[in-house]
Amino acid sequence: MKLPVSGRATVTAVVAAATLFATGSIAGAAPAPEAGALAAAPDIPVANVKAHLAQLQSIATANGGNRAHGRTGYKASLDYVKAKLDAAGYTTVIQQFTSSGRTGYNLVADWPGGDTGRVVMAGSHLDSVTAGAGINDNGSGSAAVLEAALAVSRAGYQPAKHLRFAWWGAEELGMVGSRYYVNNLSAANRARISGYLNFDMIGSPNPGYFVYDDDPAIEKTFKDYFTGLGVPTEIETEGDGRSDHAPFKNAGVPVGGLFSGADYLKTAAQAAKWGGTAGRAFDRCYHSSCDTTANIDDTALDRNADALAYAVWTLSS
Ligand code: DTR
Ligand code: CA
Ligand code: ZN
Ligand code: ZN
Repeated sequence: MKLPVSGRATVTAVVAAATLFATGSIAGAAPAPEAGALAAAPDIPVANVKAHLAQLQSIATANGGNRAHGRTGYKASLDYVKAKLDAAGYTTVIQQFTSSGRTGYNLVADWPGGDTGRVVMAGSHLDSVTAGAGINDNGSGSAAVLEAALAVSRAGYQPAKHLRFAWWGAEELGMVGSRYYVNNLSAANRARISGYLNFDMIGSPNPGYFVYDDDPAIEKTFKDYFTGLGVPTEIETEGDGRSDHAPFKNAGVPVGGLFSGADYLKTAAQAAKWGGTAGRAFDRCYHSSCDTTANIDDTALDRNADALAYAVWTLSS
């Protein structure tokens, strides 16, 4: 649900020093495939994604119960994600901005290598509403993007294109963080982004399988994956303009993404093809205090995390 942005979002970008690249190869790792080879995407262990969700839950619980913009839980969660990425060899940058009188942060992580003239991005908003821990909205997307990034490192993947992952602040205030990022790209750097993939609510407890229909090639990539699973999908229409893909789309960047549903009710026809409960919201804890680690469907989280990895591998080859 989007709140009008209250107050002017002024931005002061304080770019943390990029960490040095981790040096050396991963002990015992398989030799990296030839750069640009169409390597097969790995399975993303859903247990790893859920472990990140458990951490995000613990952090929220220890910080007033949420991960909201401007609250301690948000920055503590961002630091958790950043530490994992730094240890895995990413170059990470924190972008600082101000919105509604509070400091917000984006985390942008680049995987060294690949053609920086063709950048494939995957992102998710890390902030929650103040009502709760936001484990589905949007710990689910944030944890899946993190685990896919860590899988790239574990695989020593060297795609033809350059990979970049991002965790946005203040999405709940109106996509403030992602809009700040896009607005502060030079025209040249904006043109270098060949696609942005958005993951916002991908583990809903009464799940649907929705694919964004913005860019046809990205949409086909996701649909091909689910066809391979034998899982029917529907076009995502509820979220147009309501998440972090919107600033990228408005800037002319091809976008796509996945969604498992929010407060709309699952129909009988949808329950017949996807299971779950007709007449019940896809996520009845949307923006509520019950959006905890108990508010996740593991199968949906697993399938969407694997689809995320498949799209990252496919679109960056
Ligand atoms: N995740 C919600 C915004 C939202 C509502 N429906 C959709 C559909 C697709 C993407 C995002 C959304 C939030 O952040 O409040
Ligand atoms: Ca999996
Ligand atoms: Zn929300
Ligand atoms: Zn969201």
